[in-house]
Amino acid sequence: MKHIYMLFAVLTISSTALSQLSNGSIAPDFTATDINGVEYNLYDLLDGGNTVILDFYATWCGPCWSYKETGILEDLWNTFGPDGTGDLYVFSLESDDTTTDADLHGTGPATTGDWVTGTPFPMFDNMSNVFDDYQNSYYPTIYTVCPDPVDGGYALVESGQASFDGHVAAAFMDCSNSITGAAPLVSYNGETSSCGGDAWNASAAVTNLGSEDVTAMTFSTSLNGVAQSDITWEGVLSNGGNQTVDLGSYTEIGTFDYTLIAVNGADWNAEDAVSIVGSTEATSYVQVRIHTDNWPEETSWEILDSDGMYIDGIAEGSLDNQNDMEFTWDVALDLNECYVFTIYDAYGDGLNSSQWGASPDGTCDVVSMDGTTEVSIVVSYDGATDADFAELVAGMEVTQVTGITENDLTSSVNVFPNPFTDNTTLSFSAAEAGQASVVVYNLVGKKVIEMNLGNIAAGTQTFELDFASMEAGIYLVSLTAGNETSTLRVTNAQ
Ligand SMILES: [Ca+2]
Ligand SMILES: [Ca+2]
Repeated sequence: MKHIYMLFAVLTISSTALSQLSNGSIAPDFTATDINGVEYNLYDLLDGGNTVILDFYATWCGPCWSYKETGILEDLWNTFGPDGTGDLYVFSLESDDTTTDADLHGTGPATTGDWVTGTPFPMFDNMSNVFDDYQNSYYPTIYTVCPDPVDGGYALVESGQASFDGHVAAAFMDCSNSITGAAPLVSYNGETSSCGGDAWNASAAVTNLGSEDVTAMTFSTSLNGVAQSDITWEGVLSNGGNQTVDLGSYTEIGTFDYTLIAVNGADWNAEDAVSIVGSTEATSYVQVRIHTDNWPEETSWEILDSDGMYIDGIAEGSLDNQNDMEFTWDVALDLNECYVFTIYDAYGDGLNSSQWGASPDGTCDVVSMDGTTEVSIVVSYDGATDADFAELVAGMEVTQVTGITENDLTSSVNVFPNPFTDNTTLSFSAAEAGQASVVVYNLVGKKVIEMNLGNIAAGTQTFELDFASMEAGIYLVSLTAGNETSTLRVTNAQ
């Protein structure tokens, strides 16, 4: 049966943008009974001043399970729920009516594991009616509903598979919901890579979202599962105040976990983990090469320097509709500087399309170049064989200066045959994906053909030129791709 659910997932992913309630829409009210027989009404909780997080998922959904495994919603519940500060609720809404209580407990045929054990907040099964009321189209869909009345209801935003701090920001800063007591919002702002084996520094930025001062915080830390010293901070951080807390200096790379375990002497449980990557030697000229899969709109990448400054990249959505295509970006880097390359996948399944049916997988490579010569491979990912990812991170240390060979459009442009009768073929190699156009002039400078080639992929391109309706003679073909223009003389021999 599983492949049928998979197919359903494919259909729903591909229609994400079409229907669901947009941010700012009124959240439909509902009353439901959880798996322990307790009845809840959404608007009663909102009327009571709670922000409510709605997690719509299905027991067989891999990305939903991965998100559950982070424990972020549990931490939010434990910190801000009715047994914490009393400002927030979380609803777990299993929304596939064909899955069962056994699936919820991890023993049925359509489940990724035990969803129930250890989940402290209300869980509801078979909520497809509410899923439909919210016009959802994929799993997981996670909303935050603010307790500020709007037009006789309460408005939602899609907060998604956010970090603890991302949800806290959505639940309290964006909602204008205040937190009773002291409430530090913590986010990592330390280094995330070790350059050439050097020590790296961990730190966290703290903002107090609570009504009372934060005067003491204790963090526990671990590196690759090995506990490090607890770190304490004392001072006065009032509502809205910011503070950076030094979490130590380390040389080993891997997974750095830090948990705020106590605030003003009371237990707290805001855990976060960051990956600290080492560096691979690279040249000062790297190429980022991506062969897109069937969902290229999920793909984005960036290169940051060691200070976190943005060097190059593309935004999520910019490869929309560019399925199964090859892209190459040239990036110039500085000698003796370290960089972090990250490729993101918004759905969390990497460039592995074939798991959803017969569609092409993608690849991502970062290659150190010297002119047109490949020097070394920094990143090599193949969606067909490598693991799914939401983020794939690699560090680079530039240890060698090499030349960038700008792709010379002029040397790659060709018209064949030439001379020709009626029709001929234009070919060229584009260094980068981008807009391209062709204009053909006659010898007195009159435009006789104007073709917008649209957004083309990097690599070799061919287009037909139709001279059938034109007089015999010499013409100038002017091609523009990226920032380059190249002009060629051709002869229509008809
Ligand atoms: Ca179900
Ligand atoms: Ca993907």
